[in-house]
Amino acid sequence: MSDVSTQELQILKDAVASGNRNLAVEKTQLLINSGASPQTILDEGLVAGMKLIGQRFMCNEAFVPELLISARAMNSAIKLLEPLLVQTGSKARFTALIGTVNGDLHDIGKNLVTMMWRGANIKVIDLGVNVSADSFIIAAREHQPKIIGLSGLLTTTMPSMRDTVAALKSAKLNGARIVVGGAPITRAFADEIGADGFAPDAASAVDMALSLAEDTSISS
Ligand code: B1M
Repeated sequence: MSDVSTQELQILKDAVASGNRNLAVEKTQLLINSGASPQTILDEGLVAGMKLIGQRFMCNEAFVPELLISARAMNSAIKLLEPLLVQTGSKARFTALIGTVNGDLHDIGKNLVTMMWRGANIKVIDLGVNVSADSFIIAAREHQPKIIGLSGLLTTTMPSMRDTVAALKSAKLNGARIVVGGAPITRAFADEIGADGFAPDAASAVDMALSLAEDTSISS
């Protein structure tokens, strides 16, 4: 990584943290043009910026409107990276469903997992945010996924993740395997609620989905 790129990444991180959408988009494009890797731009620029605004929020130095404008800046910049992270063309390996659990409106992490799964040639049906257990079950019956991904960002919606896993398990969805993730989620919690897999980040969510899908006998 050149010194210039390191500086530009720092500017990108600050642009996201301060919610400066135009600057975030401009710097993302500049870094892409300079040959920086899309994963580095994502991790060290965009995600680092969201972490920074999260820390400010925790210290009461930023409030919900600031979080929203940072999220808007991040989402605009991510659109430039998406074509670089997602391959298209060949036949999908299998279908996956994904959604943020009931009561939870955070979608940036879920969108990243969606993007990475699509990049690994998985067909992803994104159910959005605040998804009830019933909606997951209805969609699973319709799309027959091999993998169902649940994202949760709030400690207060961890019980909702637990309930969703229980409902999905008792609905016996043709062997679909459940992967959970999100900032407060740990492997221990995933095991405790009976999820089949846990991934701490979007990149490892790909490995987890591929290994669990290989492990199932269903076809989709
Ligand atoms: Co919220 N928020 N928020 N927020 N917000 C957090 C999560 C918080 C930690 C901030 C803080 O206090 N520091 C805190 C939760 C505290 C807690 O639960 N203990 C919090 C709070 C309190 C709230 C509200 C309650 C605030 C309020 O209204 N008073 C409220 C709740 C609304 C609701 O959901 N019902 C709220 C609202 C919001 C906004 C809407 C304003 C906005 C979200 C906008 C959006 O998503 N479109 C927002 C934001 C932006 C954040 C922070 C700052 C950033 C989240 C984010 O996007 N991170 C966040 C602080 C932080 O995380 N540092 C915070 C970047 C993203 C890439 O990371 O989502 O963790 P993450 O995803 C990672 C991994 O977790 C993993 O992979 C991703 C990429 O590597 N992953 C998976 C995620 N899902 C996965 C699924 C998988 C596998 C891996 O498999 C399926």
